Amino acid sequence: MRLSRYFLPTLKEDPKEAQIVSHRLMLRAGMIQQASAGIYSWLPLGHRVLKKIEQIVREEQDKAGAIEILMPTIQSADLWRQSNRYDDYGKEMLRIEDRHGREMLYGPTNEELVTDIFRTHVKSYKDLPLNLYHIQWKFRDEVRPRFGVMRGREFLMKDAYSFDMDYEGAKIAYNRMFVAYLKTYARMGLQAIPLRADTGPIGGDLSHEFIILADTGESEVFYHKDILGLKTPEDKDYSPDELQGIVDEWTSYYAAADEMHDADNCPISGDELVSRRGIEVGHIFHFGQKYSAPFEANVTGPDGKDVTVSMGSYGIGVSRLVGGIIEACHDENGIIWPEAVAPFKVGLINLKTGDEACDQACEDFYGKLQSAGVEVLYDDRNERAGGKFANMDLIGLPWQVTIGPRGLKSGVVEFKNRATGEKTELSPEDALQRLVG
Ligand code: 5CA
Repeated sequence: MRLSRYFLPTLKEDPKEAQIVSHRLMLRAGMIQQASAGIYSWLPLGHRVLKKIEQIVREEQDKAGAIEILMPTIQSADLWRQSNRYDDYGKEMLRIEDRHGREMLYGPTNEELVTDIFRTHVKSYKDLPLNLYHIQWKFRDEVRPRFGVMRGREFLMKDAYSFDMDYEGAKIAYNRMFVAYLKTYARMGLQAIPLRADTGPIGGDLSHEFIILADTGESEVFYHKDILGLKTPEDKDYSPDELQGIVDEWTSYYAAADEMHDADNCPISGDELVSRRGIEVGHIFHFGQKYSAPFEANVTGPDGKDVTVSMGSYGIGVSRLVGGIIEACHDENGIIWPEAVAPFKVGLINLKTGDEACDQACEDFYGKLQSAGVEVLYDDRNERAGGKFANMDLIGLPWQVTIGPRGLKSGVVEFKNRATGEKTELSPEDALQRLVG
């Protein structure tokens, strides 16, 4: 992509409304624009990151055996009356009336709708286990939407729903998602800590939140320092026993959010206990028959008797993760994208647009990266070098290649690692090799 043809409305000044660094940087880097409180348009750079995160989430869900569907954002109130959540959800639910006076709502989550799909089609134990997920916008009329996409009113969530014959089956589904989540966050360059959590309005007796550490996190978390040293699960199909082993290993270390942490009865103390702030980027629940019972989501078991299925639900805050990653990965100059979610892998800077040798070398480099399938943003604008450097640092692409007249005379380009700031002079061929390999 040529910057001269792109739509990247960056801001020089810090926007006043932004209280935390991710919100400030997302606005400054031209990633989002507020449409109304807690509701955002995703501009090209932000949209690319959102899609990358979504794709990683999707791939890991698919690998874990979940099957993608797409349910609507608008749902009927009647379904929610069947689970008794229509009234329970209170003011957080955005209620809408259609032209025929029918009560509708903008879905804050999808337990009811997915259970309705399930009960319509699945009648036999032979069709289990089943895990259906979608990646869809949700709406929660938060009292205080804030921190940009971190606590929005409209936000993108991945939500998966598992159906099993009994608790043992549901526990395997739960563990499989637990392990998939650890892998998902690791692929984004994040280490997530699972915390035993309160289940809130979703309900159920077993639940974990996944949080990433960042100074601006909304909750205080307490954990055993060694939990950060645990290994990410491998990319393979684990047996139920192996899954349980991984979950047991992670949950054997103390980790709790402030509302669950009891300083007087905490099993660890001293320098083993670390306290930091965290951002909740996922939440998984096992809630048994809370929805399947009122919806009569039953299947016939091997003995011919009806069984009410045991369910769990598993959420990941896809749009929140965009902000969360920035909170975890930035410096005073801007964003530092982990490569897996970066909007482009390389930023190419032409130091002297209009200079024949520079233009030609840049075009050549740009063309080669493109044919090798490397995502590159080429700053071909006729702007001051200082402004171009600051802009590239702000938008945080992992690698910067600068081509200028002086370097070209000695046959080199400047190759910079955004994360470490390390700069090397390389021949264009060597620079290409590093980026393509
Ligand atoms: N039905 C369950 C699991 S699918 C559920 O809704 N869980 S949740 O309420 O915990 O939401 C799942 C994830 O969505 C959270 O962990 C969080 O990362 C994200 N999320 C929740 N509310 C917001 C919000 N207002 N803005 C941005 N992300 C949010």
